[in-house]
Amino acid sequence: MINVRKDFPILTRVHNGHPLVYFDNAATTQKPYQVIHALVDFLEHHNGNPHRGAHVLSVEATELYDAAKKAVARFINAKSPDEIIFVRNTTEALNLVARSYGEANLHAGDKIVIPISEHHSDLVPWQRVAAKTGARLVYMYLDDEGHFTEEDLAKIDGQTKIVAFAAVSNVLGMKRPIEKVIRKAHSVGAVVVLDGAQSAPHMKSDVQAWDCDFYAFSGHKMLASAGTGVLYGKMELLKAMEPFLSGGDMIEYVEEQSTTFAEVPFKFEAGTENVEGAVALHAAIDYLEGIGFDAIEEHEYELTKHCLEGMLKLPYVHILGSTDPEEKVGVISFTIDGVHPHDAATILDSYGIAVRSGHHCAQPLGHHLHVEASNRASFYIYNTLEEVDYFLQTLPLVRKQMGLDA
Ligand code: 7TS
Repeated sequence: MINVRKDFPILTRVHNGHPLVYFDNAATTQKPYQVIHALVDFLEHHNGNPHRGAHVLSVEATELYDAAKKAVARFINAKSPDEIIFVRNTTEALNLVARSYGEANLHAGDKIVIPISEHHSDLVPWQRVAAKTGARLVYMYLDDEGHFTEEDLAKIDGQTKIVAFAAVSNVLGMKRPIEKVIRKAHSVGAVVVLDGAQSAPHMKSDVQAWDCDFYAFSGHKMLASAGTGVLYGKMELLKAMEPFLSGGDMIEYVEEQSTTFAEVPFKFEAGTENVEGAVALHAAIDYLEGIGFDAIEEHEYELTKHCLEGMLKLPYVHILGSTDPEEKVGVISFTIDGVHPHDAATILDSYGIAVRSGHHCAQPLGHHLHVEASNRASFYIYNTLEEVDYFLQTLPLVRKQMGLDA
């Protein structure tokens, strides 16, 4: 198992008399010293506004920003760092594609196909594209365990112009058959938008092997600071797209009544960039690559397998989606009979355990499953089997505290 807890200062916190057990990693991850120090070092020694000046700090900020792009390109195996656009988060990346690609290319009668399990950030922007263009938003409804079915995939047909899906669902934790869906989409001429918010932290991303057209993810879910996300796009698509935001740093020439735009990727990065965020993301990538995704996947598999086995022994606990650890990253959503998820999360918090409760920003999935709210435990590289054991021992106490049999 990976042993990196000493790198994460926040994990020494004690909460309600218990060592903090942080199981809300699908929401955001904690940060190692290596990332914190890179961030502080930039602010202490190199802070400048990139791409703007000839002075030393502007030059250094530019170099660090560009180095971060190279690291991201390597991390997801993009052909070129010019295909990497830094945005605030996955949400902004998906909105950029929806507005700049979707609104420009879709027409009445076209279809956008997405799974019912999508996060609102990969759903609401497509609803808005559909409303503006007259396109139809069509859902894949999945089988009882949360898998894509052949019937679902058949919805990707000749009218389909966009297929968008999360490589890993943030509620079900299930890994999607990425290449199969992309092949199907491309066979009918559709463009694929892959939401990588829950895949980039947990598995090797390879945009060239997958052949996705766009890939979006957030730095804060993979050890970096909030405020830096990534949009990858194939160069020929990005070149043909209009800018999303406009203003400083994205122009070539500005006349009184007209403007010509800078090349990709600068065309999509209006305003002063979040350089410290890019520096933090670079440090996070170096850190994750130092551990390696084979070890990360193995570690999360052990935690998930152990946790699922323990939970399945509790008759009052119900898991959403597949219970096969091979099919999941370390994300387990569940309900406890007779206990509202907010009560469960509050009681677990009183034992020092942080889990998520609510609809997890996937309300259409909740309606579809008739599970409007649930709890979610999600693991990362610093979680341990001992923490999972403590969580499993605490679940019966949640029931007892509500006056129910455990
Ligand atoms: N897509 C997926 C699959 C996500 O899990 C999330 C965030 C987003 C998009 C949006 O990412 P953001 O960085 O732009 O906010 N998911 C969650 C979650 O599951 N709990 O809190 C945030």
